[in-house]
Amino acid sequence: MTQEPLQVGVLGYRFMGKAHANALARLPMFFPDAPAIERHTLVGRDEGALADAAERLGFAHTATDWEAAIDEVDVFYNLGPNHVHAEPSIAALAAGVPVLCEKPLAPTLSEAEAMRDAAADADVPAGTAFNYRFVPAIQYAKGLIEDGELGEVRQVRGRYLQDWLADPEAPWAWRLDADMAGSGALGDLGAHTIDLANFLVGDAVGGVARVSGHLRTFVDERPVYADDGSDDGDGDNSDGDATVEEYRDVTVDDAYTAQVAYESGAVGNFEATRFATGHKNDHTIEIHGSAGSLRFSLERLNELEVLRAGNRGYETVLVTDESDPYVDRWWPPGHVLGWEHTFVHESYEFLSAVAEGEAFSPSFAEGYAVQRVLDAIERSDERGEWVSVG
Ligand code: SOE
Repeated sequence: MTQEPLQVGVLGYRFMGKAHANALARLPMFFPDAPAIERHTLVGRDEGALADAAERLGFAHTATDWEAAIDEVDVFYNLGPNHVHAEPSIAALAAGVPVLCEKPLAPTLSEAEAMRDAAADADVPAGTAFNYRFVPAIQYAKGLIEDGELGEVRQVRGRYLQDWLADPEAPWAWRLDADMAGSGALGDLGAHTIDLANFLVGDAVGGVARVSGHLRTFVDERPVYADDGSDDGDGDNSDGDATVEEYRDVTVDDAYTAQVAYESGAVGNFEATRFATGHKNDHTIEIHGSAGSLRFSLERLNELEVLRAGNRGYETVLVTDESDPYVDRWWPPGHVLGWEHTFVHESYEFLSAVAEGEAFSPSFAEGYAVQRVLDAIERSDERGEWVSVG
């Protein structure tokens, strides 16, 4: 018996809305075993921008009221700004609607805890959209670690470097406001790296036990540009308007650094910044074990550098063989994948879990585990000392 298509509702139609809508559109062609879906409702505030986006992204309906939308769909993607993650996601789960929510789970630990608890009470999947787990080279790396290729894991080093705020006149955006975002580079970028470390070595090193964190804001106010009507609706008026309407405070970190101590005794160093001139989306993770090491860079996301026991140097593995995770769905060896493919893999796994009534990882509980580390790093910065995550 053919399944009725899953009706998907999506809140948010800008950068993440585009990435996830593209992923949903690609599923039938490249993952024909994925559940059939229809892009049912696109949710947003600005009716004009929303109508244009719905047409461009292939949604049949629009809604400015997320509560009404939740009643009409089988699955809910919450891609809104961080301060809009908790309420709609909790309401959807209470209505028995599975949720995929963008990271970080929430601006605050208490909201993330409420989301985790709502997911625990619901009998449908609730996922945190840590898309970098779905890079084939990252999943290949996880296999190497689980096979013992690195030996005992001792050190993790993760960094996420961007430069979109290096210009002090770069416009204010919701990501720069503590009430809307929670934190800055820490939650926006650090969340990815802390989760990636949990994904790769969490089983080997346990959770993060203690942290020493430092947050820094370099530019403490930014221009809001007058909207000449050409704004693409992302609220930061970043489309070249020269007229400054006002200057708004930056109330989050522009950069963070942290040292972490894992339960096993392994140690980690993490950092992220939006001021690393010359680095656009440079997310790297390195792991050192007693028998070997590995290095991954998002700027070379089809490759993994591996140092195996007994070798003098790293070998560069091109992770594009048909036996590598997801690759056989796309192209022959060496034809490489991109950033957007991680969202297709993520939606394939999430929607398959929904259709099969299975759990999905990363779950809200895993999103909450990251949020506890983010919160501890902020507390450590406030106190100027090491703090326990617990
Ligand atoms: C920040 O600019 C950002 O869009 C993050 O929010 C995403 O999670 C990351 O994947 C790319 O950069």
